[in-house]
Amino acid sequence: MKTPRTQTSNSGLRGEYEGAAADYTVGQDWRAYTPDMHERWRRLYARQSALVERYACRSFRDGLARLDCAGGIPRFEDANKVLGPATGWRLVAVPGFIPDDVFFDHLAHRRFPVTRWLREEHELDYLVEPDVFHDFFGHVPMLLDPAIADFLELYGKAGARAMEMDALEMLARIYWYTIEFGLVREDGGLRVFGAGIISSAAETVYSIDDPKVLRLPFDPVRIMRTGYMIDAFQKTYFVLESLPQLIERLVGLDFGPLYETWRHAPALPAGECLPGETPITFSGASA
Ligand code: HBI
Ligand code: FE
Repeated sequence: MKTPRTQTSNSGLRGEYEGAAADYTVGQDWRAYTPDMHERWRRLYARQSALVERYACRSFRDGLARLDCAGGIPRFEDANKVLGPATGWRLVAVPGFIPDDVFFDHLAHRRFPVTRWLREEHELDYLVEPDVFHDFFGHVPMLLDPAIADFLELYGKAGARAMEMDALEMLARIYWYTIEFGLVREDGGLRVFGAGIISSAAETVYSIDDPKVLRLPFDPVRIMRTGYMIDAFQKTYFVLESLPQLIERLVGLDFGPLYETWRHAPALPAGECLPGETPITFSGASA
């Protein structure tokens, strides 16, 4: 029997790892979301989707429209009916952060782990761990883009070797500076495709419009050497020329020697340019 839940608490969902399977998946338990939670989702959705038209890349805008999730916390099984035929991805529900090796294995098999619980009222603007709004609103639209769909599978497959070589930090920076905080040049301006940006109202505007932010051309080796912050706006963003460029620039790389060379080097500080580097000087969603 299900334990009874109150209307106002989501503690029955948040961080509950006990009932999880060996691969850390759980049921979404969609019926356990309260009317309050659906209402909070609608507010988060309304706030972020108002920014999407101007700030998000085309794939994100198209993907979000196809997911049709403005009305409340979506059912993952409904999204899977869209994702499967489009790119072969499938969402699985998880209780929150899961171990690196498990996360990589899901991605390698085109399963995207989506946290099932929703942030509470006092953390609407910022939280350091993923919740269902970040994971679903931020990541799932991009799973409908073929280049991102392929990249994420490759990233998952690259995980085991990076862990064996004690170079996980280097690989994780690629994910951080692209899938979470990536920008892409589009229609003569800058657009967001990273989930960490597009699920945050303030960082969406800052990443594109603030003229003081350091924006560098996408360079996978530079990224693997660059540290990042998890509890503040980024000081550096990397800009792709196009989404397919992400894979094009990574497939040719021999990661073994790169890991050997840089894995124990101190990280380059975010927000600093190296000699000879040319930052992208314009800002704004149109040039
Ligand atoms: N678990 N649910 C969840 N979401 C993530 O983004 C995540 C994770 N576990 C590990 C992880 N990310 C990263 O540390 C890896 O990409 C290295
Ligand atoms: Fe994320």
